[in-house]
Amino acid sequence: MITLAQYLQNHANAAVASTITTLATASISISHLLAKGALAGIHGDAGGENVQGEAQKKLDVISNDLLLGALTRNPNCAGVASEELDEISPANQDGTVLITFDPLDGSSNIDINMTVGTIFSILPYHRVGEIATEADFLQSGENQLAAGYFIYGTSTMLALTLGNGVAMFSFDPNTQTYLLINDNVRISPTTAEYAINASNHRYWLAPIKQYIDELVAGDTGIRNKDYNTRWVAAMIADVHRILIRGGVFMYPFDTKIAGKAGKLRLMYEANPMSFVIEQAGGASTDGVQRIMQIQPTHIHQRIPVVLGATQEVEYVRQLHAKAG
Ligand code: AFP
Repeated sequence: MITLAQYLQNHANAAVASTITTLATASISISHLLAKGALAGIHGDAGGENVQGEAQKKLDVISNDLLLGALTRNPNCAGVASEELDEISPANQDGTVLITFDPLDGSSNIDINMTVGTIFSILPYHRVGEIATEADFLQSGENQLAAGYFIYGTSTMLALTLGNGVAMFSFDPNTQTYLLINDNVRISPTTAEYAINASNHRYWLAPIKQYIDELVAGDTGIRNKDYNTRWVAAMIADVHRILIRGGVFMYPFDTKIAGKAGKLRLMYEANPMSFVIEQAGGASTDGVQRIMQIQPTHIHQRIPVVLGATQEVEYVRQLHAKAG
């Protein structure tokens, strides 16, 4: 079988390959901690809040520190931005790549022994020789050199795009390596499965309300087909399911918190997942616009997300267009 190291040797440039190798090594440490669970003392709150105002879990902090430490020691890395940190961390000024990551997506799942994961994005660094600042990170998703996620589920896996399709790897505990299991993951343009937190229904805007009402009506409604709901409360798991068996995932704009443009973070969640989904043949928008074309204004910017099966994502876009 092809190892991650062999795959990277054939498909990535040296800086990207080295960065992904560093991320993979850190992911193995996180996966080991998760496997020990309560015995490793990783359950429960760390006692603080992150920049998003969310309670930090112990493993959020541990994973963040592991990734940050490993990446800033990598000479290719010019800087790191983490969902858990207020500010970016400049690293090696001669580095050629910037990394953004969500160290532990779905962290409310840790204590209940459910799936979580690490999401990452690698961007080019354009001011080699100078110290990186936040402005260097504010690049649209189209600039990503690579993106993907490590998912810690019943087994640990890696989904990776280098901009030429999506490859899926499975972690082999015997050899402690990631092995390639699918070098061309594809998403069907159609689906009968959708993921959304329906408890927010009353806060959604009209197009999303209409869309979900149509899906819920099933074969008695305009879509004339029965749909099934799945929601893991970890984007990583919902996106992984879509890569494996199709579907559409939404965290739309809602009015729950005034001025909040959705829950998910553009640079740590939406952009990397959009890159993966598009490279697998799916689509990803904020309901109207392709997410990867959006110019970020802030590293912690939030954004509505609709991604997965192209026909459903396009249908949602048309509902928004009709609503004006
Ligand atoms: P946490 O990492 O803070 O648990 O948030 C996970 C997440 O950002 C995303 O992965 C999920 O899709 C979404 O939140 C779940 O949100 P709900 O709490 O509304 O179900």
